[in-house]
Parts: sequence; structure tokens; C-alpha cells
Amino acid sequence: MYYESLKSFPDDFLWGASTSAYQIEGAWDEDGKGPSVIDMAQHPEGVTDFKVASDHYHRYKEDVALLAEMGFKTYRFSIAWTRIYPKGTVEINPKGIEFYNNLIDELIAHDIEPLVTMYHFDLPYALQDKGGWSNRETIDAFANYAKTLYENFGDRVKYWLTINEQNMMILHGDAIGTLDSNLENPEKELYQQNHHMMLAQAKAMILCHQILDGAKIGPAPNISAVYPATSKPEDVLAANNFNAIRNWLYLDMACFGRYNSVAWSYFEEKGYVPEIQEGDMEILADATARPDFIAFNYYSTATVEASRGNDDAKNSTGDQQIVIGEQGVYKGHTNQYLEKTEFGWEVDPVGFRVTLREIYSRYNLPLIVTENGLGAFDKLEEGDVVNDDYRIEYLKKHIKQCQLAITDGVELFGYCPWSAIDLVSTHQGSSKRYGFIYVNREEFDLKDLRRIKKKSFYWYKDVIASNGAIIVEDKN
Ligand code: BGP
Repeated sequence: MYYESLKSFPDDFLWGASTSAYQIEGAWDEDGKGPSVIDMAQHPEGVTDFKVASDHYHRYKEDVALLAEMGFKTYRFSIAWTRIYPKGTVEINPKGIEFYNNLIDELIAHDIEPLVTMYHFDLPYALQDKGGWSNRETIDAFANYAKTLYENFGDRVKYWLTINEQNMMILHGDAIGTLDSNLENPEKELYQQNHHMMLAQAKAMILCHQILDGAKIGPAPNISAVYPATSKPEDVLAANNFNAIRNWLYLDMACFGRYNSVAWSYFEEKGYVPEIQEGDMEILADATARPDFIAFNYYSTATVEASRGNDDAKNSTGDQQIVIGEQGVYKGHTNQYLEKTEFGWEVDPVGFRVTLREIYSRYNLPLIVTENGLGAFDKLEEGDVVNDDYRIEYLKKHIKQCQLAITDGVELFGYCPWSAIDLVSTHQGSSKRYGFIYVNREEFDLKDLRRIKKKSFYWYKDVIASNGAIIVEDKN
């Protein structure tokens, strides 16, 4: 739809950006922190581990001051479960509570609303050792952890996110580094884990509504509109399949408290039906287990064609944004209309608007974007300059689509691109940068880790100061 004029961003729009604990904090074993699955994982050759990352644990004050300088209204970060409970449950680590108390206080002192993800890929290794999400005990460990967070930080944190990209942990856990390589029947086991995570999320939402007055909680999946490769009905059906498996399975459960029927038929066909114990569906369907809003991460759309069941066997699951396919269900297809980033991720700003519209019309809940951004090999030039015009272009186009979606009637209340500050990518190291702030380190040479404002820092500051107006006025 073409509009003569666009609606403005709401006055209280939450401009900010995101990070996650293990990708930014470092201090991986300091002050009583226990190991997580990420700390114990093998990292791809040639890329750094997460031991020091961006050293935010020691530099959070300087970092928050920089976010405040950009004018952030909110900051989305995650709490490392293993700082709070080094072994996942039972014994609380006071130093972990202290760190996040300090970070939250620092944000509030700078008028920045904390937006907290409870769990961003870093499951405590002590729980993994006992089967991780395959073990039902992890459900209650998560609920207990969530309760501890509400009790300690709920007086100041109003916005909570349960699990970051549960769908990517299920579909691309091998790339992200969360997949337990000992699983005998991985797909079946993963959907069992998925069921347990859904229960954990439901319990955390119920507790949030019970314990905290006025707090809001939502899921944080990675959602991409799925296009059919052609208008051939079989391709459309394949897109429909992938949409159910990639997107709606997760959001239907969170928002409606039931399994998506196409995803369920897929489980039946493939032998992935999870074991459901008595009482599980009641917890999932509980009226107080419903989210107050939906947070989602968006990088690109996905395009698929029909798979007739005789394609080459699937030998890789791609990564978060690279779709391979599954025999007889769907097959990844390169979208010829889209450009790709240096890392092979398709760039689709219009698809962002499509995705926003689809989520909103399906669930009718307020939305916030908790990730969106461009990973690139930034170059530090003489005089501490980083000319990341490509990032500005990417973000500008996506913010414009937010505005169009708002004009379409989508209730969007915030935008938090990935990432606030340079950090370590899930599987492609610290040279794949996303931040507004450059961190002076290389893959294996930690240098001085000093913070340098990129060109996008100054640009985003102007975007926020104008409440997005400079984007609309820009006719390019
Ligand atoms: C999302 C994750 C983030 C983040 C981002 C970029 O899937 O939630 O943790 O890292 O993608 O991905 P990558 O780091 O693989 O480039």
C-alpha cells in the first residue's frame, strides 16, 4: 500500500539496542559464575571463544554512559543464568545479583528502561550434565530462576523476555553451539526439549503475572516471513509448512496455549511427537501464561520451494538465516530479488514490514523488535574512525519499514537493533561486528578493548533525538 503521508513513531517509542550476556560480558568464570553450555562448547576453528568477549562485565559503566549519550530509551540485555545460579539451581551467587543490580541501577540513573532477557542460549552446564532441556527438572530450574529474577530485580525491571530464539535453538542449535551432540535421535529429542522449554516459558509467565504488579512479559523468537519461490501452489504449500515449523509453532503456543496443527502433523509424520505428561497442556493453556507483548528478532525473510522427497539428503541445518530444507517438507531457495550480506544473509527491509504485519494480524499483541542488524567486517581507520555507512543504510531502510508498518496499523512500541556494542557473534567470531560502538580487539589479540564511536553511533543518536523523523524526511 502506498501512503501519501506516514504516521509518526509514538512519543514514548522505545529506541534502543540489544546484547546478550555471554556475547558481551566476558569474565566467564569470575565472581562465582558457573560454566554454561557455551563456555564448555567447542568453537569453530579460527574464531575466538567467549571468555573475554567485550569485557562489559568490567566496563558496564562506561558502556551505559555511551548508550545514554546516544539517547537510548531502553537497553535489551540478558542475564547470565550461571551468574545467578552457578549450578543452575539451589545456591544463589550474591555477586551475580550484585552485578545485575548495579547494571540495572546504572541504566535507570541514565533514564534507560531495562529490557531483560532471562535466557539467551547460555544454559548452565550443571543442568546440561543432567540432560539439559531433555530433563524435565530443567523446567522447574528455569521457573525457580525466573522467580529469583522477579524477586531481586522486579522492583525496577518492567519488561521481561523469557527465552531468546527458542526456535533457532531447535532448528539451528548446531550452528549456534547449543546442540547437545550426544543426542541419539536429535530431531525427536529436540522437539521434546522444545516442549519442555514451552512449559518453562509458560511457568515463568504465570509467575511474572502472579508476583509482579504491572510488569510485562513476552517471548523472543526469531521470526521471518516465508515466501514461496514461485506462485506454484506446491511452493506456496511448502512456504506454509516452513512458516508453521519455523514461526507459528512457537508463537501459537505462547499466545494461544496450543500446538500449531500443521507443525503437529509434521511431528506425527516424522516421528517427532513429544511426550506430553498429564497436566502439561493445562499449564500451557493457563490464561495467565499469555504474553503481554511479542518481542521478535528479524534479520531476513526465508524463501522456499516444494521438496518432493527425493532431494539430496539434508546434511547441514544452515544457520539462523540460511535455510537448507527437509525432505518432503520444504527446500531452501535463494531469493533472486535480494542482496546478501558478506555472510550470506539476505537483506529484505520490505520483508520486515511483511513480517510485522503478519505477526500483528495473527496475534493482535503489541510488538517490539529485539534484534535486527548487519554483521560486517568493520575497519578501524586512522584517528579512531569507523565509516560504517553500509550499516546506516541497512538500519535506515529497516526503520523506514517500521514506520510503514506503524502506518499499516501495527502496534509497534520499540526497536532494538543488534547490537548496541560490538560483541562476539554466535559462531563467526568477533570480526563479524554489529555494534554502534567499536570494541578494539581482534579475533585472538585482545588489544586494549577500548570503545570507539562508529559513524552509525552519531547517526542513530540523531534518529533517536528526532524520534525517527529524520528517516521519514529522507526520501531516498
Ligand atoms: C541471533 C542471536 C544473537 C546474535 C544474532 C546475530 O540469532 O539471537 O545472539 O548473535 O543472531 O547472529 P550471529 O552472531 O550468528 O551473526
